[in-house]
Amino acid sequence: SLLEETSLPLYFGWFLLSSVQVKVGCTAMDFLKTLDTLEAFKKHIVDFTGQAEKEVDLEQYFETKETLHCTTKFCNYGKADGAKEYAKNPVVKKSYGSVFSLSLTALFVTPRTVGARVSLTEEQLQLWPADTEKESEEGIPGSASLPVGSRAHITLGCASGVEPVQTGLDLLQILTLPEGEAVEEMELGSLRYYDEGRWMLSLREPICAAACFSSFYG
Ligand code: 2AM
Repeated sequence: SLLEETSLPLYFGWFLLSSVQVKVGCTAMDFLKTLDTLEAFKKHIVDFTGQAEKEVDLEQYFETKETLHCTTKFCNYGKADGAKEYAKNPVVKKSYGSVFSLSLTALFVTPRTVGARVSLTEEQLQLWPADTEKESEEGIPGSASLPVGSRAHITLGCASGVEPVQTGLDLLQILTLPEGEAVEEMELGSLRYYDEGRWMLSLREPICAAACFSSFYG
């Protein structure tokens, strides 16, 4: 029925508790603030500006997101493949409204998006649709061979005109590449460069983020 179809959300996911949103948002801002001052970053500035001599203020470059979350299943109000099955999954029903502890293990930046990588536990993987990484194989060859859960992330910001769905694709693409060149030891961890403006900072100490499993209707 129409009611059943419209009763599915835009997406399910883990929503960071508000105090954690502030902490993660600030950490990301500090990272961006430092990144655009590094000589290594300036050397590759053309990836972001299209011009070698231009400067970029990454804090301005990205439109930051409110309601930070890690999407588990994009349902598009029931129109996405597997949406109904996901909503009916007993683990999804049982976990709805529960608070989980997410482990943020890396921050990444591309000319399109900035995000945090989330490393899921076995328990959290039960809420992760098994075919997520396979769905992107056509656009990102090699992504289907990555471990299940590799796409898990929090979108922190997008460049003007870029849709948030891009963040997970940018992460998958970085993960399919050979490990980037280590360019700098930062306070937060080691920074690697993956060509074409792709940067990833592996956090020395993962950020532990409390997040409620729920859904968003919009
Ligand atoms: P995100 O998970 O990378 O942030 C609403 O648009 C939310 O659903 C956003 O959080 C967005 O990206 C996610 N989203 C949008 N389209 C998607 C898709 N086709 N596949 C997976 N997630 C999607």
